Amino acid sequence: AAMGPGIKLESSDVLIITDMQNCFMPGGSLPVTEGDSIIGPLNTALELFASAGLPVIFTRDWHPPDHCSFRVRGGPWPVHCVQGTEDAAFSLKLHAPPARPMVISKAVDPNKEQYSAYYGRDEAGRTMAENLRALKAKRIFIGGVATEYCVFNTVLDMLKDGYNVLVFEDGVKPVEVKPGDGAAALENMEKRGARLIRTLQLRS
Ligand code: VGL
Ligand code: ZN
Repeated sequence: AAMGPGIKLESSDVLIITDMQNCFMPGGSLPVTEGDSIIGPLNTALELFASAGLPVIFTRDWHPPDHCSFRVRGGPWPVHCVQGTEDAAFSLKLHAPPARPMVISKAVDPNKEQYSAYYGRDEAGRTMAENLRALKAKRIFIGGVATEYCVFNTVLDMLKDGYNVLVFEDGVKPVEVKPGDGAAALENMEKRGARLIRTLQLRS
């Protein structure tokens, strides 16, 4: 069926919202085309997780002003998501959970690119990997941007550690340096064992 079967939330589920920052939204420094169109679906997931009292993790691209991925340093990207700027703040259109979500920062080392958020760290210095283990997470639902960079690399790291990963097809968007990069990343994640679902399949 077009809609897919209902998926009932369980106590060992975790939701990851990837890099939903102003920088990647329209008007930001590295805008993803129609990046704001996934906010509605992600809010659907956020509300279900909040009402079930289940954990939510927000990741953020959190660069120092001289990060090696910037063109001024020979990297592929414009200056984006600089720590502490309005550009790097989370989109206010997201319905953040009432209890502050766990925030994982990544790509903070000026000399290292880090697309995966899996070894990014919370304010206490714990990695996402450590937090997921502490939460006894089994199923991880993930959405956000960019499909073929942060989402893709984070999903691969989680699959490698044995998590059951479900990616929101209606809750991700690609940067598409090359047309087709986003679709290819989705296909690749599925081939490696992730499941592609839609937010409307979630049930409380
Ligand atoms: C990302 C482009 C530049 C990402 C980060 O994490 O998806 N993409 N910096
Ligand atoms: Zn970046």
